[in-house]
Amino acid sequence: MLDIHPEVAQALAAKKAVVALESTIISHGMPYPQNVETANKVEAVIRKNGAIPATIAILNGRIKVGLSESDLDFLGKTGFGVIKCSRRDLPFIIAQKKHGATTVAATMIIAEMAKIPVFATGGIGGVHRGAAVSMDISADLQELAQTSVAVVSAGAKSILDLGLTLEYLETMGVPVIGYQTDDFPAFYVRKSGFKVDYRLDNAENIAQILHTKWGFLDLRGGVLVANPVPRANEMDNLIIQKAIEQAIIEAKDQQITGKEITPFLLARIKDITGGESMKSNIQLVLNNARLASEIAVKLAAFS
Ligand code: PSU
Ligand code: MN
Repeated sequence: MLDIHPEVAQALAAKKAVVALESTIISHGMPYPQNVETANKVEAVIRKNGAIPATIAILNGRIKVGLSESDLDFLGKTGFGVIKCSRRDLPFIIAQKKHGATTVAATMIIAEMAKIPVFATGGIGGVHRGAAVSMDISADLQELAQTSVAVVSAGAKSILDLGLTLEYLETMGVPVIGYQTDDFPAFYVRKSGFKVDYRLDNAENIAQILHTKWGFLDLRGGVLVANPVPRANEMDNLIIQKAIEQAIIEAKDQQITGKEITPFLLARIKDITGGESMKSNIQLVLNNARLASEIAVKLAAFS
């Protein structure tokens, strides 16, 4: 069922570290060519830190774990022409032999199938502002509740209601670990005003928690590792908050709903900030790839 790239298959067979990566961030999260450049840089950072990258996507209905450079280029160039694929969409895209860019939720599902326990991304989906009325809650959260993969992210964007997102994760029993921080990061900025559940200061301690949860206790479900954007790449809080507010108003005016809302907000924020937000977006993804590699290397040593 899975097309596992030979390099990834070899690493898994040898119990070496592998890091899963999503593809919605490539096709729907950034414009071309920055999306492809970033995807290639992320893979290079993972190799440099002793792990093998496995970018996940659906191509012609085949589940791909580990992509070639030309696959990455295709996903980036085709952009919104590739269908955003979450848990709900997987059977359709596969049965109808379409191309799918996997979200955090769909990437977690496939990573677990391929036995890859560590996954790096930028930001996760969550409970949207106004969810009490719209009921817009990303399927990423439900996936974290049930699928045993650690997701390394820079927290979540404040396009979401971060307080409610953390409450949801608490209800579902998903641990939120702050890497070298007590504060839950808000993607472009290092602090959201909310605290993480546990702070851990090195990759080995994080790997130890994962091993205890899955290997020793056999407790199923994900773990969210929150890694703040590097200080040098943090955005001005006021500028980013204003951009987010404006983007949300525009989305409301244009009646954007459902799966379209997150990509719409990301693209508008990038334009409103004149590309500033994308610079910090790229750096935080690279930073997450580095930490995920370190965790994967330490976790591989336990098995
Ligand atoms: N948040 C970001 N960048 C992203 C996404 C979310 O800051 O690229 C993408 C991820 O793929 C995430 C998805 O899994 O959007 C969530 O979409 P939704 O809210 O429709 O579940
Ligand atoms: Mn949604």
